[in-house]
Amino acid sequence: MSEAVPHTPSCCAPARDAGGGHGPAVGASAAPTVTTVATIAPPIVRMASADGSARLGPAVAERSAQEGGLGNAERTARTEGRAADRASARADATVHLPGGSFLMGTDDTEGFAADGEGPIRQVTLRPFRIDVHAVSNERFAAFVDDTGYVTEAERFGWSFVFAGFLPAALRRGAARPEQTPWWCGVAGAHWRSPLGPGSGLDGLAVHPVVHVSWRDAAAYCRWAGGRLPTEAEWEYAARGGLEQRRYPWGDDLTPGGEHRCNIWQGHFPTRNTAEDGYKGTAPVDAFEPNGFGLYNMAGNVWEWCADWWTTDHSAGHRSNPAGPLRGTSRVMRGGSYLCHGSYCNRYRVAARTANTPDSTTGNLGFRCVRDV
Ligand SMILES: [Cu+2]
Repeated sequence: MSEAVPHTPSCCAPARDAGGGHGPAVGASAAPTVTTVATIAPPIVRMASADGSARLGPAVAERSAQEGGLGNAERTARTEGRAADRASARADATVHLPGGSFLMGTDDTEGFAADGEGPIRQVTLRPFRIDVHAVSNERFAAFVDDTGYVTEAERFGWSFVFAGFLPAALRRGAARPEQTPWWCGVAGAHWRSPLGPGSGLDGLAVHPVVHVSWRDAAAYCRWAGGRLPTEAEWEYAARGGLEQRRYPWGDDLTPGGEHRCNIWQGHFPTRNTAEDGYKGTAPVDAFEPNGFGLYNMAGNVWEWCADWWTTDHSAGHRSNPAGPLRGTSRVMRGGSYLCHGSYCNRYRVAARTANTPDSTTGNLGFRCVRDV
């Protein structure tokens, strides 16, 4: 079985090893390798209070109008206020999918054959339940409060943050992967402090949890009585009942000129116009759900799948495929707020990438499934 890495580095998936294997050189005097990201506007995540505390509770579910940092901050705040209410009310919502057969993969000319997006093959799945949303900070906090779980980013002491979200001081000292220099290894960045020291989850309670490794995600799923979806389950769910469409809602990225997912608009990685309403993460129930009632199966954050990565798929019919027996990287699906047509284009429903199971970034989360 081949385990080639994706042919173009995903805009979204630096491996922990890419940070040099010893963590970031934060505070080091060496000049950063790339400085072109300096023009990016401030992030939508607001820094926490001076004591650095980041408590989750009902209070932080209300977003203030000054958040957003977008041209249309008022609209964004209003939308996200409603989203916070909805997502909180349905924090554990799942959908029962009846299983059956679907056509997995694509031969789309816009796709990346080298990523193993094809061939198109018939896959049959048994029924399962899947989370309607990606796991939010609020839900992950409940897990941590209950179990005392410490994430891998906390253990390693650092994680990858998109350079454009960082204050100049942090950006300057940060180590950057050679292939994806818009990522900075930031000491002290983890799920509760997503932009590193001084940042918190204020206003992000119903945004997807990020900086979680595959192992963190699997641990959460076990606690919640579920497991990570297989890649086949994820793709079946993402397609929402449509056959061989490019996106979870159809073939047109912006039907009627309307944005249907949270990806990058503008020029990657220097200018994000946030035309879709978001520069970073969006609430887990932003945008319209797909035909199965599932939110953000394209864009927002990448989602871990259970499978080890391979690009080698047979065209034959498979039942409940679960990927190779072993490997070095785990599958990620869905694309993120950093994906852009000009560079990565991996927000298509058949697009895929992978990362080592201990890797964590600010645009990588997950959702759970349950056997029925
Ligand atoms: Cu991407």
